[in-house]
Amino acid sequence: MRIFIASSNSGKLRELSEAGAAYSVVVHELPGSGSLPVPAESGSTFAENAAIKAVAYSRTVPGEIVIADDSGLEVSALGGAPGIHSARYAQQDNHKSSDAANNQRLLCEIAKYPGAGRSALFVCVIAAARDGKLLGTFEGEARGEILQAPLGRHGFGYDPLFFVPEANKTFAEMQGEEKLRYSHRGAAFRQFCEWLAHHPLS
Ligand code: ITT
Repeated sequence: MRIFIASSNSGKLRELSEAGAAYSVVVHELPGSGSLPVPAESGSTFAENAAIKAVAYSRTVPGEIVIADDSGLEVSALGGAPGIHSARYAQQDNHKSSDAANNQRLLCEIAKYPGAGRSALFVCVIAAARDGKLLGTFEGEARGEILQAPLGRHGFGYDPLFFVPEANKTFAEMQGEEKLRYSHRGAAFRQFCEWLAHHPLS
């Protein structure tokens, strides 16, 4: 089974390729993805935004299955923020901000609520589409806690601040298969594979 992935995020691309290898799905980066028009993520949920991206990019490779990932971090003390705005949390003008700036803002915001607890949820929705039609959306979650300072040097995004009690590690202290085992993206990808196995596509 061959699928294409559309994402501008190298961390996601790496993890989804590793997930493909683990589940015998050959995952290709969408050809010419750097020069394709970027669809506006105008949805109000992860699922809507993942679907917008998968549907738009699937039109560029006729007959092929294209997946897109929309994901982010929901922090309880912040009423679920940054949520669908995770990629641009530190930016005022709706553009993407750097991982370092986003982590810095997260630490600043959560410090305002010292008694509120630090529990957080990572959410990932993978949408699959072919020829401009949505085939399905697949959601995965990971529960953890936000640390007071970064820990670990792997991964991307909020990984150094996201501590997984079950593993006694942050995501940034995990590599490859280990993060997939615990992560929202691994869980969403497994659901997608399960769906693929039961929906042979002609
Ligand atoms: P594409 O839309 O091009 O795929 P993006 O980075 O803009 O790339 P999103 O809109 O889905 O993707 O934003 C997700 C943000 O959430 C991402 O930039 C990270 O900061 C964060 N994020 C998602 N999954 C993560 C993970 O596994 N580890 C750390 N941070 C993650």
